Amino acid sequence: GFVYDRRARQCVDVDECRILPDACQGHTFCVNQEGGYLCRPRGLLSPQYRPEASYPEVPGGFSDTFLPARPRSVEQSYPRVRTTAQCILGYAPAEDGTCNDIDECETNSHHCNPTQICINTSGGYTCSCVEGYWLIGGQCQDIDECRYGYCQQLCANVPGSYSCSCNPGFILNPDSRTCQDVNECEEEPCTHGCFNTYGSFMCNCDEGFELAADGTSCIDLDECSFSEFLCQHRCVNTAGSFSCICPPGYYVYEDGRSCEDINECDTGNNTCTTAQVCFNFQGGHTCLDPLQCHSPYVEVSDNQCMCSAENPACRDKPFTILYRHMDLSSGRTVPADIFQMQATTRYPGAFYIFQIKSGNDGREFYMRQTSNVSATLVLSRPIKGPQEVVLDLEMVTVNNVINFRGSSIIRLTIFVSEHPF
Ligand SMILES: [Ca+2]
Ligand SMILES: [Ca+2]
Ligand SMILES: [Ca+2]
Ligand SMILES: [Ca+2]
Repeated sequence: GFVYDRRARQCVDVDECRILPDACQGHTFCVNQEGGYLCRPRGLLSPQYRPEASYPEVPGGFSDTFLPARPRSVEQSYPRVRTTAQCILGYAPAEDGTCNDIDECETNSHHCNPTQICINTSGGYTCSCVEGYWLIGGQCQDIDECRYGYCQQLCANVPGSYSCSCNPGFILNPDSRTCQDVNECEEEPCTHGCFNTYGSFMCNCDEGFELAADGTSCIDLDECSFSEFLCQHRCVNTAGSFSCICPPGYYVYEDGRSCEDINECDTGNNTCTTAQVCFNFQGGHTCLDPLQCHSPYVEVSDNQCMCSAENPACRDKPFTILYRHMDLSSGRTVPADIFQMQATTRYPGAFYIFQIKSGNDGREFYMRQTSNVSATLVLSRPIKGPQEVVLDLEMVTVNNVINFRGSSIIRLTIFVSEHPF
């Protein structure tokens, strides 16, 4: 009773009255119906006519009609005899002489197929299919709604009906046919950020965290495990981040990872007395006591003692002792030039010899002469801190013209730091 309209993309009713030349025969005329048509007796003005066949039929198919015989006129006979009321087909005479409708469905005198249902009408009855069934070849058969795309997503056909359901991540709309995306984010399933997607959702994490295997919780990244070089000294992992810490005597530089020495002498964070001199070095500081020159030496400046040539006690002793201090990082790469020595007065015909007189027990240092009048102290082996190394660096002056030989000393105190920075 329907044809598929490609343009409208739906099934439209077939007007059988228009396309079937012999849709209705005899004294009937054709009335098109949705999915079928009716044959109505001619001359009856009332829309209620009887009986009828109103169930849908395929076009051109066999049509059951239950037409009663036309009312026959009763011939008057003589002598007149009171006869029982004559009723047209579908009606039965009642006691009061009127005609009552026969309920063919109730009295089981109908001819509906067992799969059909019988509906009593005035003067007749109709056979039709219940909702969810349609008439095919005179039988009511279940409509497979799933074949016709009744459901947007999942469909289950059942006899007489169907039910739609949705894929995970969707819920059925009130129309029971279409599905809409569930906004899972409203349930706050993610530890941090949530993005709703069509049919699902996604979680993301704040910086410093990564998504766990469950896809919803965020776990801290252990940045410290990524690289040993993240911090110059030590890395401490924290929730969502990490921080570098430095040993005592250092502070964390602006870059967040390097350690810078605290200059206790500049910041005043030291316990040196006014008589002492504060000396800063990597990772610490020290308070230097005022210079004390031991007899026969006399003080000539705040860092130099001298033994006068005129004093007989000074014979064979260094002419001057100069006190110097320096700092050195532990584990400094070798070889490294760390200190310069130079003759300040030059006598014509004199030459100079530079050497380490004492303090080089570990043989970490040697003197390299760089010119006639100068030399460099070279660190030749790695040295480990923390320690203080005191080296006596000697410069011997030899002047064969005047047969002079003398020496002076630089007493160099080296503060070796504990850390390699
Ligand atoms: Ca069905
Ligand atoms: Ca979703
Ligand atoms: Ca972290
Ligand atoms: Ca320091």
